[in-house]
Amino acid sequence: MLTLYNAAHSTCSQKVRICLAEKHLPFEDIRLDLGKAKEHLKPDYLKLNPNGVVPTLVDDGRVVIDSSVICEYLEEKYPEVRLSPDDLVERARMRAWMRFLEEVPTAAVRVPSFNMGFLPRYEGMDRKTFEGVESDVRPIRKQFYRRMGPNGFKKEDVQASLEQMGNTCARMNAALANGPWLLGDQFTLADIIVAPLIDRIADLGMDDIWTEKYPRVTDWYQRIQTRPAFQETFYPGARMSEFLPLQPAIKEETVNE
Ligand SMILES: N[C@@H](CCC(=O)N[C@@H](CS)C(=O)NCC(=O)O)C(=O)O
Repeated sequence: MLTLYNAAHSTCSQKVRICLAEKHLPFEDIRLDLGKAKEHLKPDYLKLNPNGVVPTLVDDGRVVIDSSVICEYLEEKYPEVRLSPDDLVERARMRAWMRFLEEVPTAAVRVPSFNMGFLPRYEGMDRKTFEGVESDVRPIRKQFYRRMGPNGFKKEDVQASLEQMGNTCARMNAALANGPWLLGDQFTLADIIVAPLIDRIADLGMDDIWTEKYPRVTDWYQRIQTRPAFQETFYPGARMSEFLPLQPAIKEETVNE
C-alpha cells in the first residue's frame, strides 16, 4: 500500500507522480495545503518529513523522503516497468543527470515561481512579520525565504535563475541529439525529473528560453506530454497559473528590504 503526501502544483511531487504513473502503481493521494494552512509544517507531518517539504512516500508503513530518492526507491522496489538503464555506466550517467537537475534547475525554477505566483501572499507584510510567520518556521528553507523577503527576489537573482534554466536546456538539447530521450532510446528517471521543471517554465510563459535556440527541447517536451503518465500527473489544477494570477518575474521597483 503506497501513500503519497504531496501537493498538486509542486514540481517535486510531480516528479514522483510521473514515476508512479509510469509504473502503473496505485497510491493513496494525500494533497497538502502548502499555502495558508501550511500543512507540511504541522508536527504530525514533520514526524514523517523533518525537512517540512513535499513529497513524502509511505510504503507499507515505511517512510521515504526526497523526490529523487523516492523515484530511485520505486525503481528498485517495483522494477516491472524499467525506468533506468541496465548498463551500470549508463545508470551512473542517469544519476549524474538527476544530481545536476536537483542542484541546478530545481533550485533555479523556484525563484521565478515565487516572484510570479506566491509573492502576492506577502503583500504589505513588513520584514519582521514575514520572518516570523514565513521564513523562520521552515526547517530547510529559512534562508531561501529570507533571501526572497516580502518583496521578492531581486532582478539579479531572477536573471541568474533564467540563465541556469537556459544552461539546462542547452545540455538537454545536446543530449537529445542521440534522443528521443535524455539517455537515448530509453525513457528514464532523468526525463521524469526534468519534466515538471520544463513544464513549470512553460506555465510561467517563459518557454522562449528554449523555443528558438533549442528545438530538440521543444520536440522532447511535446513527446513527453503525449505519455499517459504525464497526462495523469498534470490533472486540472496541477499548474500554478490555474489558481494564481501570475505577476511579472521582475518588479523593477523591488528593493528587497
Ligand atoms: N529535495 C526535496 C525538496 C522538496 C521541496 O522543496 N518541495 C517543495 C515543493 S516543490 C515544498 O514542499 N515547499 C514547501 C515550502 O516552500 O514551504 C525533494 O526533492 O523532495
